[in-house]
Amino acid sequence: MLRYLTAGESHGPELTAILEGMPAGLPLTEEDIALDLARRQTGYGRGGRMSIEQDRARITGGVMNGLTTGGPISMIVANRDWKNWAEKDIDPFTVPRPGHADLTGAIKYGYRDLRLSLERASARETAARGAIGAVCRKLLAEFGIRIGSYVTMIGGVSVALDPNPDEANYLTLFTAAEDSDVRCPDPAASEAMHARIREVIQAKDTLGGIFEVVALGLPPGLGSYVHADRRLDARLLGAMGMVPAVKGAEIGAAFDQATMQGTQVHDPITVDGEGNLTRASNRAGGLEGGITTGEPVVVRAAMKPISTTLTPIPSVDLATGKPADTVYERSDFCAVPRAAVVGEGVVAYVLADALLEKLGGDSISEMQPRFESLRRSRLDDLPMDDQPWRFGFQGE
Ligand code: EPS
Repeated sequence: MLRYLTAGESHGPELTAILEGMPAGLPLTEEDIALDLARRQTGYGRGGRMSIEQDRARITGGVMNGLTTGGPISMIVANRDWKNWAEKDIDPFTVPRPGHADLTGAIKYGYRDLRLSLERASARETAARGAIGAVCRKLLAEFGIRIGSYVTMIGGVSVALDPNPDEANYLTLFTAAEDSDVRCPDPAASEAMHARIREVIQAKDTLGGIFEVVALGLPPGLGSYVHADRRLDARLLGAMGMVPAVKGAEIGAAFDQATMQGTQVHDPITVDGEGNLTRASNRAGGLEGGITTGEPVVVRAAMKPISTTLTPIPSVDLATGKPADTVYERSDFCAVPRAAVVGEGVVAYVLADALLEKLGGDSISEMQPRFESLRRSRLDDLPMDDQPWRFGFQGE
């Protein structure tokens, strides 16, 4: 239903984002987008670049008089750092950094200088995707769907959270994470993570970590099992892999659950006095059979440590063929808090796409009544024949 493209280099003049498939009539301003772009720029452990940039998306198409038109939405995010690079003589860059795209990009595209790999592989591109995610978030918000994130581990320092939070608990976690410079909802764990990052900066090294993205207020019935590529699990896990440096993702606590027994994992179904089908737990992370259950959707991702390190890593100078240490220019030390915000954006995109798939419609006003009439998790919505029937095929 939705598709997007981004273009632009890390130190080029600007990034371009185009999002196609948004319905008409969605209120959208540059301020709405600026908020998410600013959140993406925060977090302790970033390098010098963020003191140069002040991201804002200029909307150049698809929005008129503050409302989307249904046409492609185009947005431009300027790179302030461009003026520091334009027409500059660049030192040759021939020693690939292990873990970065320097070498694989050069092999694939036949580059004669590694800077061409890093320019497009850079996580600077996530500023453009942040803008796409912000528009998707705005669509979801029209239907009461909220997305937030928080960091649960940085460099081995973890936070212990309630294993079974409800929607209200999640909202508290989101708010607390906004107040933390490492996006961790627990002040004591935040301080320990902050200290861990400070330590690694002194040690001239980098850190990765784990973050969670949670979507609240989703109706049951988004996604499908009828074909493999429509499974929402697959779409969300794949989307997390689109966040630079993310090498692992899970729905709910999947890796822990892989060590348990079925009866310890699956969320019992109960019915309350008003005929609502309820769950006392959400270990499934909001998805069963590739479809939303109506419980919070919880996606967790693991980010590797940033691959540009002040301490050199052994490599090879491709110009001489001799062993050489990596050369440091500038980078982040820990980008996990920022990656969580980027993760919110990619999850927003997948969920907005799934919502549009379910509701159809070219405008918000067409979607609203369809949303209201969605089947809920209620006994009344699920009349069963409750009598034997014949398992016939081929029109018998
Ligand atoms: C990045 C390296 C750093 C980061 C950059 C991603 O940039 P620079 O090489 O200019 O110091 O700051 O992230 C951003 C610019 C951003 O907006 O998030 C990399 O190599 O991926």
